[in-house]
Amino acid sequence: SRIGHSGCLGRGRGRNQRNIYNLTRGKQVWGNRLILSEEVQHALETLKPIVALESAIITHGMPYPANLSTATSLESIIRSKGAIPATVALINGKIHVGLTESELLQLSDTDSKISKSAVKVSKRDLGPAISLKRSGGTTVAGTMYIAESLGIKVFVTGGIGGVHRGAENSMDISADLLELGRTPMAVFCAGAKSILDIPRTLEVLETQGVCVASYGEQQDFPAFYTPSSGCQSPWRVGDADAAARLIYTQLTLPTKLATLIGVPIPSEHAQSGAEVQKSVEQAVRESVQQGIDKRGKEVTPWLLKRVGELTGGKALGLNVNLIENNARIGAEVAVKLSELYRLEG
Ligand code: PSU
Ligand code: MN
Repeated sequence: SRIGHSGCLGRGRGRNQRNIYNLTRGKQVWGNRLILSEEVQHALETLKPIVALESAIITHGMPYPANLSTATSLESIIRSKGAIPATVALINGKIHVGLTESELLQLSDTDSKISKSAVKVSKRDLGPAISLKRSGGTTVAGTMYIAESLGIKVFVTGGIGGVHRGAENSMDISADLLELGRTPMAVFCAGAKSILDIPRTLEVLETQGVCVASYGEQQDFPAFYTPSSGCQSPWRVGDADAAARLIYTQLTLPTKLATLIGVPIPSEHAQSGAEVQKSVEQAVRESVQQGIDKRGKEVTPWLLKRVGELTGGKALGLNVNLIENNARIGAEVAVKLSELYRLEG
């Protein structure tokens, strides 16, 4: 292993080890706009592996009560693997990293005042939502911006945003892709839904300098409900050790770089996934016929809802399965990554 500058402090407790997170700086830059849960605060202080989770999936991606049970189950999967979950959301203009049970409920339950008024918070919405004391679910871009400011290195989601079909006219390209280009952390996803233009999504990720790797045996970049998008990922990591080594390397280059890991839907769900895929195609056609595809941030939630209607809940069940799978793998990798930081400083 590398010889650090902090040999006198001893291995594992050296200067670099203490720098895994940016708790002090994070608190400085956010001031009283940031509220950490006790669990997350403790994890940041004691350098436990942390896995960030988004909340747009709670407020805009899934219906109640599946959104609540999924959010809760993701957190317990992550804890069972020895990592600490940090769900990020906005509540009355405050940025929360780590949510209490009651906060999770308020964001999920469509009858609650907070959930009713919750906005979808991508990066461009952060300032206004804070200034207007709004509540909202953070997208991948919004969550990355917040999580990385605390030095959190691993983030688990379902599907990332990407280049929409027809983007050559609409210019609808998710801020998620550009955030990956400038915010160094590892994002675990099941690829991008085929509501998107996956070849162009991979092109933009390349332009942004994002390392994209498939997880496991296959080279193909996954397409959310189906294991393969028909496009290859430029890289592949076979297991959690290989993923942790790749992410560690990306984060210890002269300037830190982001890694997007595409985890294919577990093979036992691939058959139902292929059926759901047909409804995805139909929803996309309808969105074009009805002009929904030109409505910016409403496009993704509309398509997700429509696929839910068309599949009678089957899509939702798969959605839950694959995010849970991502959480299992992301947490395993987060634990291995924190071992690498401890050993190599
Ligand atoms: N894709 C999904 N499910 C989701 C999202 C995307 O399959 O819930 C959410 C994520 O929060 C993602 C956001 O970051 O939508 C992207 O939205 P937009 O395309 O407006 O940037
Ligand atoms: Mn968009």
